[in-house]
Amino acid sequence: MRYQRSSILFKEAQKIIPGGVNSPVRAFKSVGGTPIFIEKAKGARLYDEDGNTYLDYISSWGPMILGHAYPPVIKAVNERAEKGTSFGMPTALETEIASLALKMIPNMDKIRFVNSGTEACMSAVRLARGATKREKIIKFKGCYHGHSDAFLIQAGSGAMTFGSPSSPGVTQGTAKDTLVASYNNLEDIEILFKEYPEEIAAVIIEPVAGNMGCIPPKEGFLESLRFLCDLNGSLLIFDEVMTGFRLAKGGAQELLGIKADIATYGKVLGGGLPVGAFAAKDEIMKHLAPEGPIYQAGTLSGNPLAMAAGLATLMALHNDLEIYSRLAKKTQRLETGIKDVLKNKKIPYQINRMGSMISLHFTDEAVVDFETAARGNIKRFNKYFHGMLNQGICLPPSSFESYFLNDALTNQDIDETINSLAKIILSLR
Ligand code: KE4
Repeated sequence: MRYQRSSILFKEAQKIIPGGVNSPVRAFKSVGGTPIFIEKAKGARLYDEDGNTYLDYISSWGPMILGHAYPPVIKAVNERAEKGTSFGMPTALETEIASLALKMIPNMDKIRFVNSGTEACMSAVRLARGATKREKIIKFKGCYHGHSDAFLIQAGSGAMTFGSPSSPGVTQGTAKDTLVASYNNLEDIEILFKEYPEEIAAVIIEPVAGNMGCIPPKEGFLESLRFLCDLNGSLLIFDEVMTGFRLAKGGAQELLGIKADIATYGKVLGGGLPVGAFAAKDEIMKHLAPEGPIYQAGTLSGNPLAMAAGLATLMALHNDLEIYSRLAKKTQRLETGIKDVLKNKKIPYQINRMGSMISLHFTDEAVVDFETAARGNIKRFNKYFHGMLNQGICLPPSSFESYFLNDALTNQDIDETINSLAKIILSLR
């Protein structure tokens, strides 16, 4: 692979864009090296500025579940653009996609569109706090809900102490209202509910974690969380920005059979354009402006172009009865192939998978939370990432990310991916 043009573009970008990127993970900081600049994408493939082609396992961090430049989405966006891109007034299109989304998502009455997953999660927390008149929230270490201050909090010294800011610019005043527990650890939650009775507005969780690599919930964990929230009068927020419309039509709520009080969405819902959303039963949503007093707003929320891309994506997912089993089968094929290549190679590894989310961790212990994910062999992961990239396989540039398979990947592509791993395996020793 040649990366000259990407290197030149990266140097130019760094002069006028912080770190040369508009989102930090794209800078390849954790894997090292120079990020590739993408010229275009189609189906399962990315084409970079140096003319290299890659099979894509990032799928834009989730949105491109149907594959890149999916014709019905492109057609919908082009046709819609002809009519103008944003009016600042309501359109029938917003009601149309809201209605289809609520048909696919179980258990929710209303949905509000915003422009990102961050906005969706930030708004969901404000709604929960306003509706319960409580101030504290619980989040889980390693779960990412976007870059709103309330979420950039790391665990305090002990499970029962307040969180502390995980980024400069986040105040201690904010941090004191975010409590941090370990994923898959029920004891932490029980302690926090005991320590802060009637103070916890909500627990926010990725029902299948995708920001520590892929980490499924342990058997019974979410059910117990649901019970503890009900027992303590707190709301359960499922952050389905990654899992929504990806794991099933109805996301993790459907796949895992657990009801959240508020669920947030993004990524797939926008089909590659900027869309986020949050949904809840009417008795919660009635508190939201302009119906109720809890304020939330956005100039481009529900804008026609993003709604058109999202609606075309949801329609394709809703009308294809096989897509989720197809995606799960392809992901299983990838898992099986990786295991075959790694068998007897004396390279400790774990594979976590749920639906079309999967991640490979170079460690011999089960990866069930942030700590176990962080103990993976980063050096080996970085060799693996660059080795695969040089073979034309584009994986997420961090061991703390999940892969997202798209429906344009064929079995042949999966087999090509597995063969690429076989070619580099000796370099991973
Ligand atoms: P956005 O604001 O990036 O649209 O969504 C934030 C968000 C919320 N909740 C979950 C579960 C998420 O995974 C995300 C964003 N995911 C990252 C990937 N780990 C986006 C990639 C990036 O930050 O560039």
